[in-house]
Amino acid sequence: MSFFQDPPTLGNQYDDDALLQSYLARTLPEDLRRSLTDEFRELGDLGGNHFYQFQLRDRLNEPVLTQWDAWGHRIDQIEVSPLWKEAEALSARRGLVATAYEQKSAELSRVHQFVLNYLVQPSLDVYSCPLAMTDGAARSLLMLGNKTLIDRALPHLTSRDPATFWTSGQWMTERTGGSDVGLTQTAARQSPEGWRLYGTKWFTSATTAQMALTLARPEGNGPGGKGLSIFYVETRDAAGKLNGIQINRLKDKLGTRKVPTAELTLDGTLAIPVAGLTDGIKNMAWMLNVTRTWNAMGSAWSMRRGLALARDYAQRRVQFGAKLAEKPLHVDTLAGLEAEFQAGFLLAFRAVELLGRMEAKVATEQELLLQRLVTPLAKLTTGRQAVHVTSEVSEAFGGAGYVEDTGVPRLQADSQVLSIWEGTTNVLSLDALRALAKEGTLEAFFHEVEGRLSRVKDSSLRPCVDAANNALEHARAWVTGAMLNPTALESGARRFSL
Ligand code: MFK
Ligand code: FAD
Repeated sequence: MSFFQDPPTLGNQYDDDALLQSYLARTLPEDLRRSLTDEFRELGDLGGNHFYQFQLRDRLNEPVLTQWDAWGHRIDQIEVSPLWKEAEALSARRGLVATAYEQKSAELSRVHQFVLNYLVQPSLDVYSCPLAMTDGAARSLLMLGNKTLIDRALPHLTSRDPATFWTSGQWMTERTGGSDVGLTQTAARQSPEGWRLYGTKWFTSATTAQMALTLARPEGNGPGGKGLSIFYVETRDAAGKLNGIQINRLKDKLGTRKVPTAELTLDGTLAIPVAGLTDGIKNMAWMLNVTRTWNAMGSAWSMRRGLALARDYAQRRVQFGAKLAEKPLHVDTLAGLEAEFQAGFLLAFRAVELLGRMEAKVATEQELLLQRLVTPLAKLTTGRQAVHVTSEVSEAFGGAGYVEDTGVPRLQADSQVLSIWEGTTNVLSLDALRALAKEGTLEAFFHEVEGRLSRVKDSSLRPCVDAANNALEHARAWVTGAMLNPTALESGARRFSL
C-alpha cells in the first residue's frame, strides 16, 4: 500500500501551551487570570484552528497594487489578501490594540494584550506589522500630548468596531538610511493650507493604513535628527483620494509577503506637526519603544508556532523504525530549541511587563531605567533567536520543511526580518549601550538579574545558576573595562548585548 505522511496539526493554542499557563499563574493575580481564561481560550482556538487553516488556504494570495484605472487615472490602490481583511476585523473586535488602552487589567494590561496577540498572530501572516505601528502611533500621540490629534485619531486607533478602526504606518526609512534616520531628506514646507511634505519613503509597510507618523525636515532646519520634525499624515481625503502620495511599487521580499511594503513619493502631502518643529527622532522614540516590544513578542510567537508544529510532526513521522519523538537525538535537538524559545518568551514578556507598568504610572525609578534597556535587548536577542529557531524547525521537517505548501518555510522566511526592521541587531546593541550609559541603569540591570537568580530554589538548576552568575560577572567586568575605551565599547556592543 502507498504511504502518505500525516501533516502536522495544531490544537487550541492556549490549552496546549504549558509555558504560557505557568507564566500566567506566576504573573497574574488569581482573580484576573480566571476572568481572562475564556478570552485566552477563544483566541487560542482561533489561532490553532480557524485562522491556521485559513492561513494554509490563503498561502498564494499576496497584495496587489493597481496604479491606474481603466481610464488612465492614477489610483494606487492596494488589495490585500482575504486573510488580512479578516485579520483587520478580528483585530478590532478582539481589541488586539485596544486592550492596552482600555487598561481594564491596570498595569497588567500590556500582558493581557500581548497574550491575546501571542495566541493568534502566528496564524495571521504578519498582520502584527500594521498593528504594532498602530499601537506605537496611539502611544506616541498620547505621550506627545497634541490634543487635537489625540481627539481626532486615538478613538480610531483603539476602536473595537471594524467600521471605525484605523491602522497607522510608520514612515522613517529613506534611501539615505534606515539606521541613520538623521539623514532624512524629506522636506516640510509651509503652504496656505498648512505643512506639505516632499520626498521619498523607501520602506513603508502599513501602506493601506489610514494614517502615518513620519519624519521630515522643516525648511531652514539644521541637519541630523534634531532638525527633523514628527508629522501626522492622513493617507486619503474624505473622497478616498490619496493625499499627495504616489505608491511607486511594492517590494519583492524574501518573506512577509502578505505585508504590502511599498516605496512612496510624497509630493505636497498635507501633514500636521505632532510636537513642535524639531527633535523628530527623539519624539519618534515613543513609537519605537512600542513597536520593538511587539517585535520581541513576534519573535517569541514565531518560535512557539514552529516548535508546536515540529513537536506534533515528531509524533507522526516514523524513521528507522520509530517515531522521531522517540529518537533521543531528535528529542535532544527539539529540547535545545525549546529552551532557547522559553528564554526568549520570558525576556519578551519582561519587556511587556515593564512597558505596562510604565504606562500605568506605577513603575519605580529602577524599573523605568530597566525598561529603556530591556526593550532593545529583548528585541535584538529574540530577533536572532527566531532566525535560528525557525531555521532549525524547517530542518526538523526534513525536505518537507523546504516545500512551500507545507507552510513551514513561510515561518522561517517571515522570521528573517525580525532582526532587521525596527533597528538591526548592531544598531540596537549600540542603543542598549546608550541606555546603559544613563546613571543607575547598570545597577538596575544587575539588581534585576541577581534577584532572579537568587530566587531559583531547584538544586538541579544549580549549574545553570552558576553559569549565569559567571556570565554576569564577565559582563560587569567587560562593561567596566570597556567604558574607558570607546572603540572597544562599540566593537564589543553586540557580543555584550547578545
Ligand atoms: C511583530 C512585528 C512587529 C514590528 C513590525 C514593524 C514593521 C517595520 C517597521 C520599521 O522598520 S520602522 C523603521 C524603524 N527604524 C528604526 O528602528 C531606526 C533604527 N535606528 C536607530 O534606532 C538609531 O539609533 C537612531 C535613528 C535612533 C539614531 O539616530 P541619531 O540621530 O543618532 O539619534 P540619537 O542622538 O541617538 O538620539 C536622538 C534623541 O532620541 C536622543 O535624545 P536627546 O536629544 O535628549 O539626547 C536619544 O536619547 C533619543 N532616543 C534615541 N533612541 C531612543 C531614544 N530615546 C528613547 N528610546 C530610544 N530607543
Ligand atoms: P543600513 O542602515 O544600511 O544597515 C546595513 C548594515 O549596517 C546592517 O547590518 C546594520 O546593522 C549595519 N550598521 C548600520 N549602522 C551601524 C553602526 N553604526 N555600527 C555597526 N553596524 C551598523 N522602515 C520604515 O520606516 N517603515 C516601515 O514600515 C518599514 N518596513 C520594512 C519592512 C521590511 C520587510 C523591511 C526589510 C524593512 C522595513 N523598513 C521599514 C526599513 C527597516 O527599518 C530598515 O531596513 C532597517 O532599519 C535597516 O536600515 P537600512 O536598510 O538602511 O540598513
